Amino acid sequence: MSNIFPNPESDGPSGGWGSLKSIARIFGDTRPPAGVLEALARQNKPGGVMCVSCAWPKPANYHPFEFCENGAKATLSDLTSARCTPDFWCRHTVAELREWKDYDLEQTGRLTHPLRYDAGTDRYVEVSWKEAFESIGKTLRTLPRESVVFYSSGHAGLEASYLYALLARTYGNNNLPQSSNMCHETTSVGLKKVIGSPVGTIVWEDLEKADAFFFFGQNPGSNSPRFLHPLQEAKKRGAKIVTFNPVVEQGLVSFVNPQSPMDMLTGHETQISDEYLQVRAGGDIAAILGLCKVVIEADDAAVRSGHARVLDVAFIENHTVGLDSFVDLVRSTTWDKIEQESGLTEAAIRRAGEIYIQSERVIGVYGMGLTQHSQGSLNVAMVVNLLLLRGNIGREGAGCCPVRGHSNVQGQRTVGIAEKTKLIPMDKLKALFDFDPPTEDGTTIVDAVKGLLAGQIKAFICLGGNLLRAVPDQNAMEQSWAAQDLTVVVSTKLNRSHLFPGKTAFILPCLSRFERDEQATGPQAVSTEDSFSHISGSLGKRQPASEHLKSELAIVAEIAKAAVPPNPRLRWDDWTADYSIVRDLIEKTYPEDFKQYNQRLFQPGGFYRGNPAHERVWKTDTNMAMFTTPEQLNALAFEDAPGRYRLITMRSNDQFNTTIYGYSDRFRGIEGTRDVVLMSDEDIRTAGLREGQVVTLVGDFDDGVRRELRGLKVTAHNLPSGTIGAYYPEANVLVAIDHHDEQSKTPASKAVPVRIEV
Ligand SMILES: Nc1nc2c(c(=O)[nH]1)N[C@H]1C(S)=C(S)[C@@H](COP(=O)(O)OP(=O)(O)OC[C@H]3O[C@@H](n4cnc5c(=O)[nH]c(N)nc54)[C@H](O)[C@@H]3O)O[C@H]1N2
Ligand SMILES: Nc1nc2c(c(=O)[nH]1)N[C@H]1C(S)=C(S)[C@@H](COP(=O)(O)OP(=O)(O)OC[C@H]3O[C@@H](n4cnc5c(=O)[nH]c(N)nc54)[C@H](O)[C@@H]3O)O[C@H]1N2
Ligand SMILES: [Mo]
Repeated sequence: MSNIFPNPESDGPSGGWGSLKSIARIFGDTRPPAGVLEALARQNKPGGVMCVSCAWPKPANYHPFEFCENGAKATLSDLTSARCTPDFWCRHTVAELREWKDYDLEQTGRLTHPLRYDAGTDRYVEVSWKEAFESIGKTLRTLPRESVVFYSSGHAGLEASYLYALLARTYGNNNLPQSSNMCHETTSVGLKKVIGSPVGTIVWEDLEKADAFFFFGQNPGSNSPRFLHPLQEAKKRGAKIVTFNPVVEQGLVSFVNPQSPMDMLTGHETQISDEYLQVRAGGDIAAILGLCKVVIEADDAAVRSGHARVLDVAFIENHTVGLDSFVDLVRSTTWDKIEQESGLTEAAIRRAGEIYIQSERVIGVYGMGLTQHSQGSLNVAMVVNLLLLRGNIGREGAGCCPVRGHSNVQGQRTVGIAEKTKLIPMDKLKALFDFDPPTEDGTTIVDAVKGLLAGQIKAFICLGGNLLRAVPDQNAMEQSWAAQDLTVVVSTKLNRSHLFPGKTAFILPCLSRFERDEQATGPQAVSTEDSFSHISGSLGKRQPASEHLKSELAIVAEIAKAAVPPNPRLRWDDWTADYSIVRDLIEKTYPEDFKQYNQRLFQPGGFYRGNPAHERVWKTDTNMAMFTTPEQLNALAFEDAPGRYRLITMRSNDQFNTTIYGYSDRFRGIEGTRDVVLMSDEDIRTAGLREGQVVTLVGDFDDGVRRELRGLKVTAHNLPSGTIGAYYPEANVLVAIDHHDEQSKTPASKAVPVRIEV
């Protein structure tokens, strides 16, 4: 492949030759069959397939190639020609595979057959679908309803997800936690509380009109690279970008557009951030308070001198509550305190604050750097405070932009995958399906893990994902997981969650979104919702990786038939035969969001399901947007102490969550290994360490449990003192299950208290 990309240059800017080289390497690794390029060409376009990677929106006016480096990697990973067949298990026991790395498990390729765990030989063996469903149904029917959990990772389409939620409820519980419980639940809870919307407020056109973007803890270069295109356009028209991030992320520094021949030939780099503020991990509340202080001071000066106000007074009066107490806190907090908590200088915050004031329309962007903290919801509320001061929500070119993870993570919540009963129109479900929906709230991930550890959870059904590898306190979890009566994981690839089988255990292999989903009435489309609440259909055309695969929807329906008593309104077979009937049911359940769902399925850019906050309608407790007065200036649940660090658990550019594509984190210059701990020169020196030394990280959460991760090589990196980094998911063993966002229970994976042992 490499000769297609001559003259590879430095791995400097994001995008550019490095991006193409990285795709080319995966190409070599995954041995894609012919036709992969066609699959990429159809990606994120009407009538094509929405990327299986992240939830970044699909523009109506798409580019010839509407995919990015990491979307291409995800595609190639799904379309690999490697196969994990039943033969594989003749060569390997489950115990042996527990010693394998995530990367090596991924390399085994697509799962081809339904598999049942055989404890006698410690291997998975081929099983018929019929036998699998019968066995699952039999166990589920005997278990107490509240002891079964229905997890989903945000891949599966809206149709399968709606039926999955219906399966749980007709079975008898609301135990429907999702990957977002480890991710943007902070947004679902924290953002909802203050603006009445659990999702972002902007749409694509706002990206094209904004004068400034403020980034807090989101890394578009690796995690939503197609975002770099509108950012590049924004820079061309003079918009400003300000970034708050402890790590200097290349995608937020500069970008060479790999899809612009001119940029590629000239190596033309677009500088992205005008100001880059390396806030301490967990220091955003103070940093944003500082920005607000600059705004309030400027407004005070304007009042004194009779100039136009800096605050959007009319907006604040008509649309918000809580300004006064917030402003009192802003005024009474000294710059010394702000500097100390944020790790930033007053001068740097002032420069950023001036950009905020000078910009008519501002978008606040955030990701895991804000959500995964003990006070993650407060972090989010602080971004909202900043935006509200100048009326930057519900106005063209302005708003709040949480960048979602999985391609349908937001949509799954929209169609009923939720553990909280108040979010679900139970009366509609009752009327449509003639059953009494369970009235008790179900379990979040944190509660499910605690239930597992306490032996109260007896069965886990997983619609995708790799929960065992994604959760905190992984070591304890693995033991409890295997003690369950039943584990069922619907998967495309082998992963660590399969390697701790319950007493009865199945791996059920499913189609990828790229693959032809042929049912009794013909080929079926599925749909997903992106970060801007737009819904798009996908029509898989590729030949399935194996003739034995079933669609996620079909698997859900078969489990339901086996576990839930028959009811003439539950037409699982008809729904499997024709997904458009399921879309009609979704429209009936959520008429406001899904008007003319089937008719609009392939609308370019997707159809918008709307967002009240976008129209300045606030569905909060007060029916107003709410300023929040924080009670603390950092997002932590622990104090600083000598020898205690704030550990960021990081994503490399060569992974999608627990799926490790390779060992090249080229933007950060880390090659060939993931066993590193990144530290500033100063911290290395102060701790008496030297670069390359191998150390152990030890959890310093005050609960008496020993948590450790051995074998990490000390690696110098540009970080604020006291903040260190190690890769997720390896570092999950250090995260305590009780260390989570206070309001939403999102694990606090971005400031894990740790010590270093040599
Ligand atoms: N290629 C690829 N794409 C992905 C994923 C992937 O793993 N790989 N994962 C998908 C998923 S599920 C999700 S949720 C998203 C995640 O995408 P992001 O939200 O970007 O998540 P992270 O990379 O974990 O962290 C984001 C940034 O937060 C910074 N940070 C850490 N602590 C702090 C802090 O205290 N304050 C501030 N201001 N910044 C901080 C980190 O340095 C990092 O740059 O991406 C999705 N897309
Ligand atoms: N310490 C720490 N922990 C974290 C995070 C962090 O930043 N730090 N991030 C958290 C976040 S944001 C998230 S979202 C979670 C992720 O948690 P999960 O969503 O549970 O994990 P993934 O790694 O995305 O799941 C990968 C697996 O999904 C399966 N899969 C892939 N495609 C499909 C498909 O189309 N259908 C089905 N059925 N299966 C498929 C494959 O078998 C693959 O191995 O992890 C969280 N955990
Ligand atoms: Mo996520």
